[in-house]
Amino acid sequence: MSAGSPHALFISDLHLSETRPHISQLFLRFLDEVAPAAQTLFILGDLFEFWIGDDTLDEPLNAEVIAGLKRLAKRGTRSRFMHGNRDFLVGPAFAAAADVELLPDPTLLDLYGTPALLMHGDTLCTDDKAYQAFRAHVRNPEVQRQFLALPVPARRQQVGQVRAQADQQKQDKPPAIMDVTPVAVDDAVRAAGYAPRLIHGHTHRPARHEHAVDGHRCERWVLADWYERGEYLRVDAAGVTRVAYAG
Ligand code: LP5
Ligand code: MN
Repeated sequence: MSAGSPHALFISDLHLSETRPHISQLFLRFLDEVAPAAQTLFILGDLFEFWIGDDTLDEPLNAEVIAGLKRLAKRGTRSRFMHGNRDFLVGPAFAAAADVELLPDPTLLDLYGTPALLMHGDTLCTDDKAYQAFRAHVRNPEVQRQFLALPVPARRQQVGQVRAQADQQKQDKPPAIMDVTPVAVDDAVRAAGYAPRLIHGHTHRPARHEHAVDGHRCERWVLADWYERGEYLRVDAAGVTRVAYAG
């Protein structure tokens, strides 16, 4: 199963879409050529550009991704998936079909001897009040139930309308508003018992930051998006390595 030391891989923000077929192909290659050496693949949200419900499992891109994840599971690598702000409607039917485990946001776990706090990252962007209000709305189970009751074409149309409005609003937001706030990071790390490591995506600002939370050190690793190229974090007992992936 594992080549080299036992390790886990982290990815997020692939935003897989029919409009970027080369990225879908890159991801499928990653699943077949890189991920099998890992014990666990963590996908920290926004794997898909949109997920409008588990009744779309048979759409071509979705079916390919599901088959790739399932192959990975058969080869002995466990996949664990956390929702992002684009694919929070991924549900149990997807998880069963792809053989992945759904992870709550946040999740705290021990990773090769170091406690690690895993998040998508959107909840850390607390200065983005318009987004947080939108998030509270679409995470309401009743809102989701009504949305999922619509026919697929009507759901697509609604997503198109939301996208248009959200994109327009984004243009007017100062970039700093769309990053995490130090207070939110401190709160999350504190609530996780001062986890020394935090890994998240969402902001598309890949970096390693050092925080001191009430005197406790925490390294915060921000994952990269896959809009133009691939990238992942490799975590083992020795630490975290960022790896560019071009296939
Ligand atoms: O993802 P990214 O990086 O582009 O931007 C995010 C925030 N934007 C969003 C919106 C999504 O991109 C689009 C919605 C996905 C829908 C998934 C399908 C299911 C819908 C199910 C409903 C139950 O998340 C963006 C942040 C940015 O991250 C950085 O953190 O700033 O936030 C916004 O742009 C949100 C806007 O500020 C507020 C949007 C109001 C939209 C109101 C639409 C009402 C019209 C409804 C018509 C039917
Ligand atoms: Mn996101």
